[in-house]
Amino acid sequence: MKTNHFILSSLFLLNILCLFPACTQKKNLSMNDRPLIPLPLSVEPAKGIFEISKETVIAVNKEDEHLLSLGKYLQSMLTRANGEKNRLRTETGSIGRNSILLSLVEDENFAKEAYILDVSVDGIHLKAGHPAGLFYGIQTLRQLLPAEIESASKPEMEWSIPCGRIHDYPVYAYRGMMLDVSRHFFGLDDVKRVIDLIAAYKLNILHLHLSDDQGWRIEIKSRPKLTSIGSKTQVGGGQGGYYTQEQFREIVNYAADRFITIVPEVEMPGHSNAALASYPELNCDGQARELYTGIEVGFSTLCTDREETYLFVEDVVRELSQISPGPFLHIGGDESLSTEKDDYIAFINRVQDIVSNHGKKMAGWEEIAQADLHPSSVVQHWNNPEDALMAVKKGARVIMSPARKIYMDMQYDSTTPLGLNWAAYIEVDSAYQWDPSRLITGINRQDILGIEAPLWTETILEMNHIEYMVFPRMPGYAEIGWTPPERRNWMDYKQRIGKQAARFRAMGIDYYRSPKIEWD
Ligand code: TNX
Repeated sequence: MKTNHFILSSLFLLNILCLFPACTQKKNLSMNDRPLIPLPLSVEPAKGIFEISKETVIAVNKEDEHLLSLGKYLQSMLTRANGEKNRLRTETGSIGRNSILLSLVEDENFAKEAYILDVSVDGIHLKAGHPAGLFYGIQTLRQLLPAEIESASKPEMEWSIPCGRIHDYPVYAYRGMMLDVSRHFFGLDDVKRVIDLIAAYKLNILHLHLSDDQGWRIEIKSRPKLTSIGSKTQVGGGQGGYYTQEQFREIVNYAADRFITIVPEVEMPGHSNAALASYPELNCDGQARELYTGIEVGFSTLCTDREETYLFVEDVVRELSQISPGPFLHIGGDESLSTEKDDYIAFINRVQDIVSNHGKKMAGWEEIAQADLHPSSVVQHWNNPEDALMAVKKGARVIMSPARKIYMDMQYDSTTPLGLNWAAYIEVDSAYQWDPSRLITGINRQDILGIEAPLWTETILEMNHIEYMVFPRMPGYAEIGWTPPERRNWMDYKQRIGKQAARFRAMGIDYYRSPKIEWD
């Protein structure tokens, strides 16, 4: 009797609930069941779910070009296997039932990348003060959907999103990955895939290491030999390659559509053999060097007391600035082991002026801290805390890329097939468990622009290799850059990353199945 009564009343309840458009059997699903990475600042789960159906309307709150393109982006994300799309419209009045409203509001309280996401059984409201915030809110929405949202052919299923409210913005303004396209060259499709993968985790910088001893990878129209000679090989002697300026712009725009800024790097005065092989006058003895396909470092230097060198730097910096809308131009500056210290300092000082004459801020590896830095220059810490401290004392800000924690070219452990190990073995837990603002005594949160995870490619030959080194470490770095340290902890993260495996598979990512994690 009791049971019958219970069944009856449950059926009655179900019936009432089913009057709402989003009602399904899955009403117990909670926001916490869909593992979010990076973990948002605040998540308040509520009862119920919203289900995206064919009738769900995507609405934007005004006729605004950015807003409409974000609406289209969401629309294409939700496009079903048969090509059917949700309607997109501009909604100036009240929020419609069964809609996902993206609104751009004028409200100073919204930080640049902040968003508020409200999911109720009736609809979803995503609000931000800037388009970037909406983009990040959409990434969160993406992770609140079932993992199948990531597959190319989306099956017929319930597209449910658990109800609740998320308020979110990042700790650091600069959240990057670096890809070395010099040691091994990667074409446009690979770079675009990397951009897509990091955008999903709310990174906003892709630093491209465009030149090194083994190859010059960006067309400089006034210096054609950089590519006709300098791009022709790579580590191990493959054919190398380079981006034309048009292709580079394509990368820049593709990234910008995903709120990612490209930071272009050309190495000087060291790591410059490809340039030295292309233009003999850059060598102090006036003799062109042979192309190089090994992996030693520290043997090459531009001749710092020849005027030809500065004419060369001027040409490169001018053209690179013209095709790079971002604020930074990275000039390398690391491991110039065959440059005298005084020459090195004088060289960096001159280059810094050239860079700022072209309207850019100079970024460089930590060794540039020895020069007379402008306060707007940015120093990338990788190895020596003293250099990073020197930079901060000179008023520059720091990007944190400590090799022993964040170099994605380091092996996970001694048995993993790809990568080097000079800095450390970096397993997923070690990669995750550190705080940039507590790494170096004397360098605090306000001194730090952000973090960047480099992938050097001496041992990385193809896209599968990139994926294996980047996943699953990169999502953890993205969380370090986004989520306040007080909210992060390994035991919790470990669960979330394990549950994301279904997404990795749906995206076709060749990830490293770390034994530290229980993979779903
Ligand atoms: C050090 S990190 C380098 C790179 C190498 C890398 C390999 C840095 C600024 N220089 O040239 O590719 O180690 O891990």
